[in-house]
Amino acid sequence: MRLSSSLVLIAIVSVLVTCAFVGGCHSGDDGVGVASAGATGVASAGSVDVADSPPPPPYFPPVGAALGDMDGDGHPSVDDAIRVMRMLVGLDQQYIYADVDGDGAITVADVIKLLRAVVGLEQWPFGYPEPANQVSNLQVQAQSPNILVTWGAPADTELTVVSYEVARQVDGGGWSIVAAELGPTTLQYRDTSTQSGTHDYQYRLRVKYILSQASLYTYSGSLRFTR
Ligand SMILES: [Ca+2]
Ligand SMILES: [Ca+2]
Repeated sequence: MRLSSSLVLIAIVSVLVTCAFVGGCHSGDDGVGVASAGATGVASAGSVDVADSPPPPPYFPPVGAALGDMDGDGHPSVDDAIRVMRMLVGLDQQYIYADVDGDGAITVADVIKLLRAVVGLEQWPFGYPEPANQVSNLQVQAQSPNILVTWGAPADTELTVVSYEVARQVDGGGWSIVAAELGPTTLQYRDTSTQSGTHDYQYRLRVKYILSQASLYTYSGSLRFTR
């Protein structure tokens, strides 16, 4: 019995691999479709400001969807498995909802676990993604001729931090990234490119996590600084 179930799953996986590459087994018409890898789109994501969010992947489940529910319909399906498979083989950007078993990577085990739920061999739902939380206690201090920016690591999430991104605004102008990828153990940034004269500086910081996750921005207060 167990062996035959395994054989059925292996057969389904084989079909899915084909579907993932061909892109023709997609069931239903949800308006998202099978976008080409790297395509960008407009996603509505609750109260999340799109301008502050990472680029949406081709398949963007609603906020609050269960792990593996790639189309956000509340149920496990072969369509969900195809979407996970496309991320697995590199056709689509990898996304946290596809990490069905929550081990931090998208593997064939995620596809198999999802398919087992489709045929009733696994209990559904498996769980929900860990939150991509923001940093805490973002502070700026004048340490002439530099400005020191410090923060605390995000709390209450098991997601692995990949890097921190720091951006700066001077006198209310546009935001520019001053440090794109600070290492995951870094909890400060020294801004050595302050401008001469007196200006108002503000910083914002976001956390980049594994599997294309990023926190919302955390904004510092404004600092009037003279160099
Ligand atoms: Ca689904
Ligand atoms: Ca996984």
